[in-house]
Amino acid sequence: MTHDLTLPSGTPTAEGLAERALRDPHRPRFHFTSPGGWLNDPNGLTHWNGVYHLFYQYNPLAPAHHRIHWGHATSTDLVHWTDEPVALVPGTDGPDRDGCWSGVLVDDGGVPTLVYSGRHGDRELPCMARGSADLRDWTKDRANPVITAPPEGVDTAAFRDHCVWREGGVWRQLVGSGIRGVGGTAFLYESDDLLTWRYVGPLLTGDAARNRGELDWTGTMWECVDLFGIGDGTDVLVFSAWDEGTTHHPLYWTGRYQGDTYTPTALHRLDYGGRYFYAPQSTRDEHGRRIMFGWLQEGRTDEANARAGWCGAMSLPRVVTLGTDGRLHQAPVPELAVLRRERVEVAAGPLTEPYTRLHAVRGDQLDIETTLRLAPGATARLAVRETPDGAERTVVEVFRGHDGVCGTLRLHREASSLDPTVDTEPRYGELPLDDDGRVDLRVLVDHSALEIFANGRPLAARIYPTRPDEAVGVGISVVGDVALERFDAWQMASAFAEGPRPLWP
Ligand code: DQQ
Repeated sequence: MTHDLTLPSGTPTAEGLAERALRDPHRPRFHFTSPGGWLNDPNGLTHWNGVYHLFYQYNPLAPAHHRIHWGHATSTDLVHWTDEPVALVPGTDGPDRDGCWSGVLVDDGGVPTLVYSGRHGDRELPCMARGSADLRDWTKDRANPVITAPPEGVDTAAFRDHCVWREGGVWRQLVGSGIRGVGGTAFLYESDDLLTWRYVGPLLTGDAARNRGELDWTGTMWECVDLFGIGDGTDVLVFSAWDEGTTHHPLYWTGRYQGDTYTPTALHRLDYGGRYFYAPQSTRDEHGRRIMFGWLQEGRTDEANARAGWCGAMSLPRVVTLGTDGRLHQAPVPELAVLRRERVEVAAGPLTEPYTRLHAVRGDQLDIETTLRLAPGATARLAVRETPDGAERTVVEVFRGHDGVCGTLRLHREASSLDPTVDTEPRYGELPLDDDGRVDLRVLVDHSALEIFANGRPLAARIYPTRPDEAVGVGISVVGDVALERFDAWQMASAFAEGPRPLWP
C-alpha cells in the first residue's frame, strides 16, 4: 500500500457507497467489512467486560486510503458485529489532521485508552485518547503528540504503529520503524503515565540487506509490531515487513524478550498469503485465548474498488497457539460454527478418480473441513469457485514430498478469474506432515475472501471470478495415492443483516 493522500480520479462520493457495496457480488458475507468505503488494519482489539471491540482503519468517505478514521464494531461472539459510532476522526488541526493511523487499546486503571499514530504531512507521531466506559466516545489528549519526534536519524514518515503493555509497574511501548541502510526495527519506550515517554532503544533490528526479495525478507520498515508471550516461555514478535511499493508481508520471530532486548531464535512467515493477511493485531481474550485478526487486502484495481463502493476485509478471527514444532498454529475461532447451515458429507475412502466433481457441494459461502492422507509423492487438489465448464476455478493443493516428511501448501489462482486486471499470482508455503502424511485442511470461501488452514498453517487470499453466480462448484483431483478420511462441507449463513449499513452510525 502506498500512503498517497489524494483520492484516485473517478472515486465516487460517500453518497451511495453502502448501497453500491451491497450490490457487489464479491463482498464477503461472514468476514467483517466496513459498511462502505475503505478498511485496512485491525486496531485497538480488546475483550472488554465480555464484549469484543474491533476498531479498524476506516475511510467512510471513499474506498481509498485517505484521511483515515478509526471505525468501530462490537461483538459478543466474534461472528456477528454491531457497527458503533466512528471512534476517531482526523483533527481539523493538530498532529492527526491527515489521519488517525494504527494503534492499540490499553486498560489504564479501568480507563480505556488508545495509543495511535497521528499523521500530519509525512510526519507520524504517537498520540493518545481516553474513552468513555462503553468505549464509544473518545477524547484526544491535549498533549498530543505524546512523543514529539522519532529517535535521531529516523525518517519521520517511518515511525508508526504501537504495541503497549504494563510491566513491573511501568508502561512499555514498541513503535514500528526502520533504520536507514540497516533494516526494520521496533523502538522500545517506557512511561509512568502513557503521556511522557523515555526512549530505551531498538528492541530488535532486522537486516534489510540479507535475502532481499525472499518471501521472508524483513524489509526496510516494520509495521504493526505485536509482542506477546505464548506457550511455556516463548515470546513472539509479529511484524509486517514493508518496503515502498515492493514488500508487504507478515512475519514473526520466536524468541525471548528479556530486559530491554529480544533474542530471536527463528523467523517464520505468519500467513502464506503474504499481503493478503497484512498488519495483523492480536489480543488475549477473557478466556485466555490469543485472538488475531489481519487485513485481507484487495487484489483488484483501485478503479474496481472505487466502482464497488467498498474496499478491504478483515480476516476471520483466529485462535493462535504454539505448536509442538515451536511454530504458531492458527485456526478460525470455533464460534464460527454458529453460521454453519446444511452439511454435506462425502464418503470416506481412497480417491481413485483423477478428478471428482462434488455435485452436492456448491456455493460461494462455504466452510469445508477435510482430512486427507497422502502417500509420499502424492498430491491432492481441492477446486472451489469453479464454473461448470472449468474455465474459472481456484485450486488449493497439498503435496507430500517423496521423502515423506516435507510438504507444500499451494494456492493456484491462475484460473480464479478471467479478468486480466485482478491479481492471480499463486501463493505457497511449507506444509508440516507427520509420518502418516495426514493433512487436516479447512477451506473457508466467502465470495472474494478465501482462508485456508492446512495442518495449522494459514494462507489467505482474494479471488474475483467474472461469473460469480456460476463459479460455485467444488471438486477434488488427485495424483498418486490419496485417501479421503473425512469430508464435510457446510453452507455458511451471512453474519450481517440484509440492507445497507450506515457509514457513520
Ligand atoms: N497502515 C496504517 C499504518 C500502518 C499501515 C495506515 C499498515 O499505521 O503502518 O493506515 O497497513
